[in-house]
Amino acid sequence: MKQMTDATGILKRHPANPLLKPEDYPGVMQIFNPSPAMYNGETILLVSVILFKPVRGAETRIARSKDGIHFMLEEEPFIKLDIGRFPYDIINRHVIDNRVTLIDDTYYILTPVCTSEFDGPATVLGKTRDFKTYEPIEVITLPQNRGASLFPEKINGKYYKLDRPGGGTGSFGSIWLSSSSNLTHWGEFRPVLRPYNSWNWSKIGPTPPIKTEKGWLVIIHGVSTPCDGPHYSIGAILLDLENPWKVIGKTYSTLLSPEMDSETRGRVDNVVFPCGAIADYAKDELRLYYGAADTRICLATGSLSETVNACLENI
Ligand code: BMA
Repeated sequence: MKQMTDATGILKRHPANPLLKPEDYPGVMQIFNPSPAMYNGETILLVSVILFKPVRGAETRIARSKDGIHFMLEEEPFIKLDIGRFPYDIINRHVIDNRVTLIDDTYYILTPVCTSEFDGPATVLGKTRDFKTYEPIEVITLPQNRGASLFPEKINGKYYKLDRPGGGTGSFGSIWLSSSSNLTHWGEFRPVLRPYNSWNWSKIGPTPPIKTEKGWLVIIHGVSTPCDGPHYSIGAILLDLENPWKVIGKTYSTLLSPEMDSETRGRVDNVVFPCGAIADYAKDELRLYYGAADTRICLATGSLSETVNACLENI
């Protein structure tokens, strides 16, 4: 039988973890699930924040860092969705788990927002060029949809997006692909990958693809549900550069699973959750910022090429 590569040693947790924690911000109960981007040499994280206040749901704030380790959390929400701007009830509530992609000179942000108690999350496309002002553009998925993530460039003249329709408590979820000529109207839907291994047998979900010589690297989360409740882990898949619906590799093991106290204990135990990663091509480094136990933010780093190769060895 073919040897399956264990990818669990590729990423190393940063000794300063957790990099962001609610104890440092009075009134904040949870800071988690960061979506990273590089802007003007700074590392920007769009982070999900839940406050101790009698209002349900999360807001999205910006955290900034010059060294990628020490972050300042802004005090105001970055993403503000006007109630009433859309033709149905999108409430500015539980604005969480963003996915940011730089296309040309614009950062596009995909945000799952609750449409109503009944329907669950749909995805709002918005944009910024400076991480100071945010402009919502359109609702681009039906509910139930989470994790929608744009590719950073057109492929053969079309924009592409990954997402995870379905999901929710107790249900299943796969990764799908769609294409668009204008970023707002999407079609040509294709299934990409179902849950495929013991660490992700109930759900998988994507983050924005990272271009490498060998394929599009997509950091994914995967959910398994043993007796003590769901465990969220992190792995990776590799998609064909020209035909992004084709999976050409995937990590057999996790890259990270909840092991440290900061990951196994919190508002939701046993969660490591990615919303993207930074590729430093010059250093051959992948910087993965992730939410830990839906409470704090941690960092793990490792070789970008080893991560890609670990995917390729397991197809
Ligand atoms: C998912 C999302 C994430 C969260 C995870 C674990 O469904 O809601 O925001 O980190 O559950 O609670």
